[in-house]
Amino acid sequence: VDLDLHPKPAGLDLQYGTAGFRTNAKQLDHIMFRMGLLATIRSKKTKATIGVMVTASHNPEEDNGVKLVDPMGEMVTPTWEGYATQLANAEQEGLLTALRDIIEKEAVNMSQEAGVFVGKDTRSSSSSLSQAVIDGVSALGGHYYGLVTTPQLHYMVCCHNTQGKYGEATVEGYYNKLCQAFIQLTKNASNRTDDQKHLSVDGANGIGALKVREMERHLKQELKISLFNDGSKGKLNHHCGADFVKVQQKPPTGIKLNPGERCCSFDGDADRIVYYYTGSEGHFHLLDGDKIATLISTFLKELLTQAGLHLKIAVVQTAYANGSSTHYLEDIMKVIVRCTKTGVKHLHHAAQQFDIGVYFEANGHGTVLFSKAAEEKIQHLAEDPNTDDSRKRAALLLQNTINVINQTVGDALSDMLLIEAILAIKDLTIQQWDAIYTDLPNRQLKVKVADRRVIDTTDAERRAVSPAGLQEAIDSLVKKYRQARSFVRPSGTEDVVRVYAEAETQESADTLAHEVSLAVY
Ligand code: 16G
Ligand code: ZN
Repeated sequence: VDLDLHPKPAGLDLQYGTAGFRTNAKQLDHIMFRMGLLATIRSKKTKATIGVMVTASHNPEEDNGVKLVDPMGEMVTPTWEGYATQLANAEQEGLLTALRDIIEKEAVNMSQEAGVFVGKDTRSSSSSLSQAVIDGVSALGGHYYGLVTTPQLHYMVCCHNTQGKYGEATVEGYYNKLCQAFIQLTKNASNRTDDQKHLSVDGANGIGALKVREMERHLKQELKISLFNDGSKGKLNHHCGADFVKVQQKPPTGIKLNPGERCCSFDGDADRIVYYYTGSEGHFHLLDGDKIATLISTFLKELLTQAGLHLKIAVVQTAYANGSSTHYLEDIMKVIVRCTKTGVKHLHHAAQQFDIGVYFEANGHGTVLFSKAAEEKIQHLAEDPNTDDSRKRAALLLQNTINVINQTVGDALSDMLLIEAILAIKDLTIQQWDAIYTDLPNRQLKVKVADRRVIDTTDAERRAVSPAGLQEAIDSLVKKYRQARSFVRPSGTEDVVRVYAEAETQESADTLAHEVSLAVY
């Protein structure tokens, strides 16, 4: 490869953050090329196929980003995140040395073959930027999938590297696996009405809209989708999508909301989903990642009991989890709850420590992980001729649940099918699901500061250790309100500090968030 193909503007410094590189698309040409190079080296090192996804998820259309996907479909390891930053920031004349450094440190055999899967979202900049990635993929065996959701790319990397054991490494294979499992699951729901089979979807004017249309054809009318914000008119993520709905706590523009009807929103690369409805009184009700985690873990726990299987199930959350959800999960449902730092890789890792790990961020990113041993026990029970009927039914439901889930990463399409299936099987309306527990009113704010890195946190971001005095100030503000909690953390994706507050009333939560943001200055 000609290393001067996509030169770096001198002096530009960018970091591989929580979800890879992410900034205005104009600054990313050299980053994409270099990530193509790095993915090739990572592939040679792991002797497996590596993924590169070009997207800026829920961020504005003008932005873009890129992240690397490791062999099992998981996020690239921290050491290689460090290499990514080094490589990205090497000035043009130092690029070759920077590459050689990594190759040497990792003792990579450069004659090893390489394979890289590249995918992109629908942003206008994604075509040229993904081309820059491909230019960097010097290896043969690269495969360009073009337009895919982020979770589809993760899925196909995993399928390819497990020789098809996880499924076929094509978009068609993905639809077939998930939709067949969904159809099997819904056979266990008796007499679903047309209302139960209908769902309104806000596609955020992004890739999820295209892909949910493709997927619907495989669903045999078992789910009928009214699609809004399909990308034909509106702008990506603009007043729509999962992040907008969650942070603003209001419905997206461009959707028709009839009282009581189930609706959901994807984000710009379809790895997040939130549900909502309006009550008869016109009130907006949001069912976020915490509500989704509760629904899924309740369902799984019931199936485990029916199957007579003793598997350890846990729910993994972050500091943003609503206090009511944590209380419900720990004290009423009696499941293990873990809290990690924000960012999928942290939750994913914690969830791997259990037989069944359900992880969700409040923002709607999440999935379920099953250990190999758990999958084998379930399979054994399902196939054992001595299993009685009710245990067998539970085991089969568990098997189909495993198949409808994308275990590589949070996936809006897969989560949507799972949630729809659970609601059908348990014969729950969205109102009944919502009533499992009542959220504490909450507020999120962001604060611009000179240098967000002066804020350092501990205890899974729930407490600030620096600057001195900040945590004490937060503690004394929190004391003024009932059922209150608040924390601050530097964002890993934007140059801001984030503030979260919850309390007994919306007014208290709003005031507390405001007071804490003043304490941050
Ligand atoms: C990224 C993360 C998401 C996290 C968010 C936090 C992945 C795939 N995505 O979108 O999990 O919630 O960043 O952003 O890891 P923040 O640090 O700006 O609050
Ligand atoms: Zn996303």
